[in-house]
Amino acid sequence: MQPTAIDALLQETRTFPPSEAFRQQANINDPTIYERAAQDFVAFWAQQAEQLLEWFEPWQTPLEWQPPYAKWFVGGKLNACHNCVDRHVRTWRRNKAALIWEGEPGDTRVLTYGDLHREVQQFASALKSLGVRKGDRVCIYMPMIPEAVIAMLACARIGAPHSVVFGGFSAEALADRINDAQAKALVTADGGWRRGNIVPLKRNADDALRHTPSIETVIVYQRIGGDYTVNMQDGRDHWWHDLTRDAPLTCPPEPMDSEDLLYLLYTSGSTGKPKGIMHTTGGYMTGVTLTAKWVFDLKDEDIYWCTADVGWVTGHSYIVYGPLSNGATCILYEGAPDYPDRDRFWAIVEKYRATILYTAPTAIRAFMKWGEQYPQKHDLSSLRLLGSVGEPINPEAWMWYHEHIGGGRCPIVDTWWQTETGAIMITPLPGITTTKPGSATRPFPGIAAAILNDQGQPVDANHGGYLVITQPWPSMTRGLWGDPERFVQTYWSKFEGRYFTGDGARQDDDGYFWLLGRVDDVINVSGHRLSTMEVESALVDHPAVAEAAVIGIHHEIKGQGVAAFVIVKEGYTADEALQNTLKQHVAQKIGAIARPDQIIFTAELPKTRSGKIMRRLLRDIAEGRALGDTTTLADPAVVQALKEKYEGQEE
Ligand code: 7RM
Repeated sequence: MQPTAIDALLQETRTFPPSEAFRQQANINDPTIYERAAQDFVAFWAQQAEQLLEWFEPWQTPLEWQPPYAKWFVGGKLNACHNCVDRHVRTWRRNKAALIWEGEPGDTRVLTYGDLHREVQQFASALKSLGVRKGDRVCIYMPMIPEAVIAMLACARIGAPHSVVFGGFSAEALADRINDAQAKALVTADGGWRRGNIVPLKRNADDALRHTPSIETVIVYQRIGGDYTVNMQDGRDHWWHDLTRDAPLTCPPEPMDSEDLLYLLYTSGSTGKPKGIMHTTGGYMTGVTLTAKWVFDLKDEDIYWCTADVGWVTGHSYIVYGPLSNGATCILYEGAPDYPDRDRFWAIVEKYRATILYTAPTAIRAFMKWGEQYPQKHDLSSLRLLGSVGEPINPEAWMWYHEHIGGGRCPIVDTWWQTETGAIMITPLPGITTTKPGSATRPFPGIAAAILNDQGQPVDANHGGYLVITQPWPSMTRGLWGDPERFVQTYWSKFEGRYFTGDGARQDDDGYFWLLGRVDDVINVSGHRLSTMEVESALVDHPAVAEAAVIGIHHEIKGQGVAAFVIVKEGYTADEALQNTLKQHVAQKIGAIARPDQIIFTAELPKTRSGKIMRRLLRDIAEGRALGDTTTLADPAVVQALKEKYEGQEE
């Protein structure tokens, strides 16, 4: 975040206490919960795990903690799918809507818990009949359709960890993730819809499958059909509808150990290779079930809508596992916020009378820019709570969300967390916390956070530092798939015994946390994590590129955009055509979210004497600031020349 933005945050003084009416009906409204949880955080979580989940067998020990390895609810047995589906169908919820699906071209479907129970069992049976066994990894590369959720739950049911790959990722990104996980099966669709266009998922998958020897079986759901045909390889590829038609209608849930792997989810770190974040069953389910219940104040009457894609952790925890474990009704939407028009979200809120909306600041800033006439066209009076996630929300966007979407009456929960944390970590509790626009407020009960300086000492109030989590929590990642060293190195080496988040933060005089953005080489584009090295590797993969340095730059809507400084090889012309070619190349290698906003050609890159690229200086240049300290540079003239050249290009 830019210094000016931080200064603005420091001056933010508006406060929004919960209304008396909201407080009275809230799932949690007793402020002493914070102290009570802190007194014995293990007992607090153990009590929640026992009350909120159904266990096939009780655990013996609530926590075994050998930093950095935690085991929660040791010896307990449960199944995540059973907790999200089976236990509800025994009650009146059997005929309650679990998923309300709105497809982009306007097709819709409602699945009750009973429907979900049947469909999940059929698909789980189909997976088994294809030889998928407990412990086998299943990759899911799907559009936002109910079958994506069904596939995840079916995997959980049979104990086959899923690895969902976002449908916007490229064939190459898909292949990398399949290979790292050594997935045995791939679940995909012929295509998905986005802004009236077909996303060619099966064709991408076919490209990936040329380089993924571990995959034995591919299951293809027909989302598009009609004239749109895809290649089906005999013996390997199967249509979802063929398999499930004859599949056994019952498939009992596998009793899983609390510490058995539930899923892998790949996320970007500061080096090029994506990390396979591991989440296990008992602790993860405890974390997401409780946070969904308290943070979103989920009730049986709610119509809850989280606009994330199931390809990200937000979709895993707060479309699938958290809300369904609570027996909630969830909206699932396939398309974009501006198709067919910019009022699409508000039309959906009105159509289904959504009561809770959880979205990202990047979307809110786009809505702000489009103007309040779009939400004004619709009746949004059903909304009672709003959430934000993925990146810091600027106070201006917070206020706009509050007024124009929330009608001034809905509490806003700004939720800070990560793929690695599994569940929400820093957040208001809507029936307790007085909110301040731009602050994620306080750690959730049972979570302990601190802000440290380089020496590992807590910083004073109003001083920035590194955000760390100081004690284990149930939904914490159990590590990186196949790379224990990197796990220790990335999260547990900077400060001993404490989890390093990679984020900067400060606390104000009231102890409220204000997130200041990443302090590593991760950039956050529209709430999605990208590593600068990942984009650099994609660039140098192009024959015209000799060297590349990538940085995140301030972007009005996306929060951060991607800027790439590129040295062109001899014989290539550094012109606009090449800029476009390179942007396209990156989009094709990684996915559209990684497409650089700017390509800046340069003859040299500013480097330290030891050869490290000084990204800080590149950021100064790209954001038009005065250059910081250049004394450690091997050749200070390089950066001066670059700055002049860049300022010339900008005009
Ligand atoms: C849930 C998710 C994690 C990174 C994290 C932060 C940033 C997320 C907030 C936020 C400020 C927030 N998982 N981040 N939420 N920053 N305020 N409320 O986004 O693994 O994809 O990203 O996102 O930098 O480290 S994630």
